[in-house]
Amino acid sequence: MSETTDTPGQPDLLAQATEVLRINDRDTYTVPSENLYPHQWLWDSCFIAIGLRWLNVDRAQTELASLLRGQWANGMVPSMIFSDKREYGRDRQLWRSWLNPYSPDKVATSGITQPPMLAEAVWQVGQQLNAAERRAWYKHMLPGLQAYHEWLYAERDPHQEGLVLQIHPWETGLDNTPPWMHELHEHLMPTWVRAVRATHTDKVINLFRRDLHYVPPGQRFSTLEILCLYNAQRRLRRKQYDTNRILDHALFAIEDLTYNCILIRANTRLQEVAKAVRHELPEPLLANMKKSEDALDTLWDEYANVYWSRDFVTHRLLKVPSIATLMPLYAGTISKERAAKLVKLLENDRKFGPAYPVPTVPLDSPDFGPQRYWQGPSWMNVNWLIMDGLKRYGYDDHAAALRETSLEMVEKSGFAEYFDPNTGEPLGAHNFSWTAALTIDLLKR
Ligand code: 2M8
Repeated sequence: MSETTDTPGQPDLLAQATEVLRINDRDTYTVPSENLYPHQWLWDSCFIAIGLRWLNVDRAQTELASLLRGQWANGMVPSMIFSDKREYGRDRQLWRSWLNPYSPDKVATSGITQPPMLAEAVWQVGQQLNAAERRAWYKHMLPGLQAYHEWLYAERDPHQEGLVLQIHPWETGLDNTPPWMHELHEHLMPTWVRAVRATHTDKVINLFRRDLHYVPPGQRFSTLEILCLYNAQRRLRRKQYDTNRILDHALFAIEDLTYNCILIRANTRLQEVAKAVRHELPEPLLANMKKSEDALDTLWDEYANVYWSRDFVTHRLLKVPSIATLMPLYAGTISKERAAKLVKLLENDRKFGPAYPVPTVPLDSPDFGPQRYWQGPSWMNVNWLIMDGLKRYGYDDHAAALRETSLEMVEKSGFAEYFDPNTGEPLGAHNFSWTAALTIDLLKR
């Protein structure tokens, strides 16, 4: 990694964050953390590249270009690309991506995707390049990016509503976020998992969980939830990750609010990238992008004054509070009036305003657990998205305050995967890559 200059006042933090990225560097990509997450993940690499661009822009480009080695011939960019080390044969076998004819020949991947942060990351890396390099970079990434967005609309918006659906909680990146877990607990728990619950055998299964070797149980999914998720993953595998077959009898099919907000923003970035190299995006894709912006309105709840995710089949809004509430700020296409309503929630001490914001579930929700993974803790990537949204709507002071508390959290507790929003205590994995990378981005901007 190339040398970097210190930012006044924060030299140690910058050096420490750089060291985390060095430890997790696997030459052409960066693992999220050494033991718990030994593969390449889609949105992790995007956040990592956004930080890496300040240290070594070539390496940031490689980070993103490596995501495309896993791209499927139908355009899907998978959520995970597996390490080809022998010891991870079990992980590759679990997914068996090779069952789908579109999966790449020489690379084992998952069979689902993750939030489409790629266009944002490509654009951000481009900002560190001179005009000629930037054009070459955008030209290099554009075909893959365009194919990915086209795939999202072709396969994940079958009714052409302008909103794309997700088929597994892992696709949202917010694995155990309450709206999805409510669906799971209310409708989707298979009989054999109910039997495990009744006989309390989940305690035995705990002994075999890799994550619990590194993280205390109270900071992760419950074993029953994990079993349900693996059950859902096996059903996708049985249908060879073919969206049509999956939607025939889908366990999960949700138009997730966070996912769609990230897509809307990514569409804007993709258009900027295309414009910079004078490439005309196809009309149908442009029409879909426009439709998405309008479709976001259909998720607005006049009574509660917030947006929700929606069940794809029943069209029922999933009225369960979570961090998704604030994501339309990042989408950037909502009205100023609605943005102001969301900012009020961020200012509210009983909702999104603890000492170390932003909690991934509002404090007054019965689902809030300050240490439970995506059910309360503060995460650096979510903070980054919210800061960006705040700035776009002119809330510069709010964004500055969030930057400050986010950096304080890291100074106090190191580069944890997530943080207790009340105490700032470190939770989950240590030396977590996107926490380090986005710290660098906050320090360098
Ligand atoms: C978590 O997700 C993976 C499955 O993809 C897991 O639970 O093992 C999430 O926090 C996700 O957002 C993240 O990309 C991934 C790797 O950091 O870990």
